[in-house]
Amino acid sequence: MSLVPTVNDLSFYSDEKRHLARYQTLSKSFARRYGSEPQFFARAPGRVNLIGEHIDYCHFPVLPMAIEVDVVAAVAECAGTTINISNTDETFAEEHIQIPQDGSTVSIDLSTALWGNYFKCGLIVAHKFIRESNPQHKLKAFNALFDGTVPTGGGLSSSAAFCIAATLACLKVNGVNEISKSDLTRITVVCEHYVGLSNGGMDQSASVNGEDSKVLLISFKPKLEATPFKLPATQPETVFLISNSLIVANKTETAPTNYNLRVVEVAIAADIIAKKFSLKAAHDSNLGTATLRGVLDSYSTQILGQTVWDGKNPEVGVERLQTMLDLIEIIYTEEEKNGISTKQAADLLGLSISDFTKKYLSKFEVRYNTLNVYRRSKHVYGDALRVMQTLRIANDFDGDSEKFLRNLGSLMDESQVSTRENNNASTPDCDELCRLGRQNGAYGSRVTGAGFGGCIVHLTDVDKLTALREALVEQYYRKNFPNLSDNEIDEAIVISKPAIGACIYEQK
Ligand code: NG1
Repeated sequence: MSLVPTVNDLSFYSDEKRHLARYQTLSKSFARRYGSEPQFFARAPGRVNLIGEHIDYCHFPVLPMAIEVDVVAAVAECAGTTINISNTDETFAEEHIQIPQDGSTVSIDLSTALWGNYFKCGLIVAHKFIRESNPQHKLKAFNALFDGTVPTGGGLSSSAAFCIAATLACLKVNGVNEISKSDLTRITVVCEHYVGLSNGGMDQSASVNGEDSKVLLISFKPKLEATPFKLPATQPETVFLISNSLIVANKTETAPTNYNLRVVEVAIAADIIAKKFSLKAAHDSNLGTATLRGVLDSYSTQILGQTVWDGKNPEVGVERLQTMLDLIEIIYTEEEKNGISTKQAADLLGLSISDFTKKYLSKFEVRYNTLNVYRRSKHVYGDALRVMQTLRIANDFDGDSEKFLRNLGSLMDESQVSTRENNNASTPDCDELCRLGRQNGAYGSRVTGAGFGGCIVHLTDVDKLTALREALVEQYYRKNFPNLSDNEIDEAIVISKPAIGACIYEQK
């Protein structure tokens, strides 16, 4: 069992000196504000997803890595019954959270868009975890000052990093000095459900389980598991460059038409497949329906008589995902492929409109004109296939770096086309950045994370890096955002190396 580490120095950062100064400044600000030194720091990193988007909530494996940008909380216990949270970014005003004295978990008022709501998500899951072993535990009061370097709404999981840092802070103040990575992942994957987001588990798994120099294969079935592995060592060295489109994706606010709607569409799509083939499939999606992964497993075992796929073997995965891609071509009519109405969807599932509404449209608010079940299925099965193809080319690396980079780049480009055309999760600015990337030395470029704005991940190598960076600066940032300072541009374009996951830092 691997534990969330407690470290006594900052050597895990590539620039230790800079971070030492950052933590010292944070300590000083904390002392000024709260009149005591912090007792410890809880930190959790952002992540970049290399390939496999909007498929985690369908239970298909994804390939992210934790990166160095992170959220750090300086924390110290205090007297009283209030948790005080503040942020080095003054746009997030200080909040005071009353600890319920009857032992219940805090409640979240979803009609307010306060940053403290995300803190409460961490507090709730930490409290529930503590109550698993100590039902009578009374939460302690504390002060926490947060400092984040993950761009907000940039698709690099600022929200997951924040929720995990908050969870770790609450756990540690309340006497949980050790927690396994698997427990921290298990409890934090549902954090954001408390603010109404029906997310999958990729971000939290990546942020908790990150390892230096390794990407992660995160699988959700048969169990949630993060397997760290090294990508082939290419010559010249592979580099992932992240460029922020600076179009902020307000994931929670736009959830009814964007993120949560995708979750609903694929749930309906999975149930349609189950119904067509009379499959017995587990009802284990966030909505309590079948998943596209579940119906793949059911179709292969119940109709084709195959054994269950372990979710990792790429050869089996490629074949089965291709089968599902062929299947969706024949189960929908040409008209249905362009989207279906609520009535059509209910009819395909043999449900009344009111039963359909109850089952699919009432857990999380969604708004739509048509339900794009075919195109979303095509994206999900296609991107899951590309994850397997990525594993295959990594396993088959024969020393030909150029071939590997080209193949991986093509998969990333195909993923971007599907994100844009089948999943409608790109934006014109993101498309522009991808195009500029490919024209200027990227082997492949795609939107990473939820999309609808946010960041692009470009695959390149050290030799091509400078020219690529310059082209993005001149042709995207200087052109579209002429008022950006050099510093702001530096923050918008970052080289991301796989970094360690969440940890506690205690000064010696
Ligand atoms: P980001 O990029 O952090 O918004 C979201 C979901 C993931 C996953 C990706 C798309 C959260 C916390 N995370 O990530 O689970 O579905 O979109 O692949 O909402």
